[in-house]
Amino acid sequence: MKNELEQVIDQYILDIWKCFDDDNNGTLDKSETKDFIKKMLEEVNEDPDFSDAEFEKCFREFDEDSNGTISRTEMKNFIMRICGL
Ligand SMILES: [Ca+2]
Ligand SMILES: [Ca+2]
Repeated sequence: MKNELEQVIDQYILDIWKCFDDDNNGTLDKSETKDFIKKMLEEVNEDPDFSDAEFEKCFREFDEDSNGTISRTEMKNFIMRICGL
């Protein structure tokens, strides 16, 4: 049984995937993730420019199994962590 917040997050992730999973393979690769992070930074009015080193660090935090792509589960875990869950 999922709680409401989880449903909101699931829906949010579906929307992210619709926008950013350009090749529709079900995961976000590095370039897709980069677009996603840029968009997020723009939305919170942060400077969307970041160095490759910063990106790599961020990507490693997303990519729990280190296979080079972000799955929906990894994105969800990341969002839950941000929300302090
Ligand atoms: Ca993809
Ligand atoms: Ca992964």
